[in-house]
Order: sequence, then structure tokens, then C-alpha cells
Amino acid sequence: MTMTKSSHWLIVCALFGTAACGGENGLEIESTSARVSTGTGLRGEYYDNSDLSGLKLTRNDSQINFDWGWGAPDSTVGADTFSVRWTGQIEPLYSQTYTFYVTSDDGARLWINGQNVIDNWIDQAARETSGSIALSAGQRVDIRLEAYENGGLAAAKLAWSSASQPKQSLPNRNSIQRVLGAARRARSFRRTIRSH
Ligand SMILES: [Ca+2]
Repeated sequence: MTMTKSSHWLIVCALFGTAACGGENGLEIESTSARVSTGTGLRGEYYDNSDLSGLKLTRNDSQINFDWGWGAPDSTVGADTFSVRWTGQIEPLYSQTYTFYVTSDDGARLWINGQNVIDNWIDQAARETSGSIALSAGQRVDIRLEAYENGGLAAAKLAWSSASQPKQSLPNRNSIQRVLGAARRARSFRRTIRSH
């Protein structure tokens, strides 16, 4: 991928709040070759009941890629009846139709930019569902994912893809690290130029 001054990369900003984008909870790097902005993940609210009631825990999740098995996400919620709401923002790299994939056990539902793209709020074994929405490059939109567990095994995973973006977990820490590395190299290169 060729980085240009106008390039944008995935932005995931926990809604602690939107100020996390470039704020003290986020990280923003400007360089001559790339604009990189990353947050700290999505805010996860963990509820002790399967209907998003009984809030027990709020934490930042850097990636939604959970396979809880027979267990619970935290000791404060029951292993067989809990639910989670994740909120934050994403910034796509391309002006394209994006497909979002949610694997959940049991049910889940997903909103992107206020639009309900996945509605699968049913008891089930782990299964992947998907939904699509057109997004604009560099335009941050809200994301909200809700999932619940109602007995047996439990899992919640989130990924996205577009015509130009292979399917990847969301947020994708590897991508962020790769771009941060490129930005640091660009800064180093600039210093090298100045010193000669
Ligand atoms: Ca289950």
C-alpha cells in the first residue's frame, strides 16, 4: 500500500468519548507520509443478564474476538446468562460498501452509522451472520454491537471487509501496529534528511 499525505487508516475510538480520537485516550500521529489515528478499542459494557440489564463491568476491548467457551468474560457476570454492548467509532479507508461479520453464541445485533445491519437476537450455537453498508473514506461513523449468552458455550467475534480490504478482525491491532511502524520510519527519515 502506498501511503500519501491524505491517506487515512482504520480509526477505532472508544467512546470514552469521541474525544478519545486524538485525545488522551487515543493516539494520533502526523507525518509527512501518513496520517495515522488509532484509539484504544471499543468500550464494552458487561451485563449480568442476557437482556442488557444488570451492568457489572465497563472496560476497553482492543479487539472483539472472544471465545469464552463454557466460561464468562469476567467473574462478576454469570457464565450462562450475560450480555455485552460495545460502542465506539470506526473510520474506513475506502469509499466502498463494507460487509460486517458477527459470529455469536448466542445472539447478536449490529448498528453501523445508526443503521441496523445485523439483527440476529436469537438463541443459537456459534454462527456467522453478515450485513453491508456503504461508507466513505475518512468519515468516522458510530458502531454499536450487542451480544448475549443464554446457556452453554459463548462467543462474540467481529470482522469487516470491502472490495479493497480483505476480511479482518475489527479492530485490527496488527494493521495499526504496521502503520504506526511506517509512521515512525517516516519521522526517522525526515530527521535523517535534516541532519545532512
Ligand atoms: Ca450459548
